[in-house]
Amino acid sequence: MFDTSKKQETAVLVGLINKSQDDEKVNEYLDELDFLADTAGAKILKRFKQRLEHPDSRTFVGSGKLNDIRVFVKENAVDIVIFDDELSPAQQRNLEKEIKTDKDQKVKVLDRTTLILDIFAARARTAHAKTQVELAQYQYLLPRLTKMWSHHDRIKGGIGMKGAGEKEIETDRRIVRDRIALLKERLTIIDKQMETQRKSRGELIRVALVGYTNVGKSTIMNMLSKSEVFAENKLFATLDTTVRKVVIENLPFLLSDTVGFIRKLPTTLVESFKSTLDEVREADILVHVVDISHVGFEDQINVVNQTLSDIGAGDKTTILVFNKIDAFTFEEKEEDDLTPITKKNLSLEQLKKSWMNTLNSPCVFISAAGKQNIEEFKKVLYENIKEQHEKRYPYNKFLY
Ligand SMILES: Nc1nc2c(ncn2[C@@H]2O[C@H](COP(=O)(O)OP(=O)(O)OP(=O)(O)O)[C@@H](O)[C@H]2O)c(=O)[nH]1
Ligand SMILES: [Mg+2]
Repeated sequence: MFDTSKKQETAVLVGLINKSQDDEKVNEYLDELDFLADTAGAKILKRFKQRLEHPDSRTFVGSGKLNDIRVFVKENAVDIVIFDDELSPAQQRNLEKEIKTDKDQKVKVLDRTTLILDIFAARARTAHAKTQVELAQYQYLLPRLTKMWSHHDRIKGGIGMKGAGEKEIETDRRIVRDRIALLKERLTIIDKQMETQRKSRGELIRVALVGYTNVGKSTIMNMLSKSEVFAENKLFATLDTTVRKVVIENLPFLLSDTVGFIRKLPTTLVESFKSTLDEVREADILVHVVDISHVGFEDQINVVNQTLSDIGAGDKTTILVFNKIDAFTFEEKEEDDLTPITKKNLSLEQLKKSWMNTLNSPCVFISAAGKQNIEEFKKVLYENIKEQHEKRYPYNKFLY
C-alpha cells in the first residue's frame, strides 16, 4: 500500500479521547501507530486528537475536526490519513470523499487494521506466511466489497432490474470468495506438513517465546541458541516461527520464536495465523517477554495474556521475563515533593519487589542485549523445564 519507490509518503494520525482512553493513553497509542506507520515506510507530519465518547458513525470524527484535517492535508499535500481504530466501510468511503478538496487530489484513508495487514504483507517471506497474510487481507476485504465499490450503485438499473453495477460487485465477490477458498485449501496442506514436522521432533520439552512485538524475543532466541534470527527495531520483524534445539546444563529442550502480538491485532490475522500459533498452543512452557523500558508495559502484558487466552494457551506454565532493564528509566521524586507516588516514580528495585510479591509464576529481570542477569534467567528456565520433564517422565529422573 505504501509506495516506497517514490519519495517517502507523508501521513497524519487520528485518535479519539474518551472514557476508556484518556489523553495520556491516546498519546501512547498514537506513538505506537506512529511506529507502525514508520515500519511501513511513511513519515508522520501531525497528530489529530478529538474528545468524543463514540466515533461518529459517518465520519469517525466530528465535522469541526474533519475540517481541520482537510485543511492540513490540503496545505501539506499529505498522502495518507491513518485512524487508530477500525473504520467501517461507510466511514472509510465518506472520509475519502470528504477529505479530498479537489478530485485530482490523491489521499488515502487507512485504519489501524489495514496498516497492520500491510506490514505483515510486506514482511512475509515464506510461502506459509504469505498465504496466511493474503487470506487475512481477503477476509478483511470481503465484507467491505459492496460498499467500497459503491460507485457501481449509480449505474444501477430501475426497479426490479439487476443493474450492471450489482453484477460487477457479485463477480468481484465471487473472485474474492474463490481466492479465500483456494488459500484455505493451501493452508490446510501446509498445516498438515507442519503438524507432521512438529510430531517428528520427538519428545523434548517445548518452550515458546511469546510477547508483545519488539520486546526482544528474537534477541533472546539468538542469545540462547546462538542462531541468527532476524531482530531489529521495527514492529513485526518476525512473522515465521523458528525452532531450535537448546541445551542448558545437560538438559536439552526445543525453543521457538514466533510472531509478536499487538493491541487490537486484527481477528482475521489471528485466525489465519492459526498454524503459526499452534507452536504456542502446543508448548509446555511459555516464556512471556516484556519490554520493561516501555511506558505501557503493563498494558502490553494484559494484551498478550488476553491474546494467549483467545488462542487457547492461557493456562500454561509461564515465566515472565522483564527484558531491557538497561533502558529502564523512572522519574525520581525529590524528598520534599508531596504529590502522590505514581507508577512512573517506581525504581527498578521497587518494581521488581512488587511484581515478585504479586505473581504466582516465576519472573526474572534481564537485559538480553546488555547480557545482564542471563545466568539467573537460564537457571529459572532450567528449573521449570526440569519440573516439566519430571512430570512427563517420572521414572527417568536421573537422566540429567
Ligand atoms: N536496550 C535494549 N534493547 C534490546 C534488548 N533486547 C532487544 N533489544 C532491541 O529491541 C529491538 C527488538 O528486538 P527483537 O529481538 O527484534 O524483538 P522481537 O520481540 O523479536 O520483535 P518482533 O519480532 O518484531 O515482534 C531490537 O532493536 C533489539 O536490539 C535489551 O535488553 N535492551
Ligand atoms: Mg522477532
